[in-house]
Amino acid sequence: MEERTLVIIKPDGVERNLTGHLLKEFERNDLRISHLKTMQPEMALVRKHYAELADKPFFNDLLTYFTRGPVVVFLVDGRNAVKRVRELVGVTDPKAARLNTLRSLYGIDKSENTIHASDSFESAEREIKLWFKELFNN
Ligand code: IDP
Repeated sequence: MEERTLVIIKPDGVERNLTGHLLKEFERNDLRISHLKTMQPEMALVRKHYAELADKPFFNDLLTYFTRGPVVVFLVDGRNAVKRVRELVGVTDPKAARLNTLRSLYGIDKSENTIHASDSFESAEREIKLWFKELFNN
């Protein structure tokens, strides 16, 4: 099924000058990038994005990390894009991520893991509305 999903290069990825390199990996894997932007995320937006983690002990550190510098936010389109992108990105902890996934290659640790990707079709819909408000009328 044709889908689109949300991907974010987190501050550690932008800081280490990995943006172009990471973008290329999506294209190399036959996924299409659209609606790309760089932005300094507001704390309130990141709080909403990660609302379901609000009671985790690492939540405040996560907010500090995610807002410490610019991020690159983009939509990735393709057949089964949600699942394919999650597979390309790898699991949360880079040390546990499969070989050659982006987090295993570039993630620093399970907090600073370089890339966010929506974990389901429903999350993608919700997150796209949060990060790309300009694409919607209401
Ligand atoms: P995901 O990004 O792989 O979907 P989530 O459990 O939704 O994983 O966690 C969101 C983000 O919170 C992670 O990508 C990572 O940056 C951070 N995080 C998750 N678990 C931990 C932890 O145990 N310690 C510190 N940060 C964490």
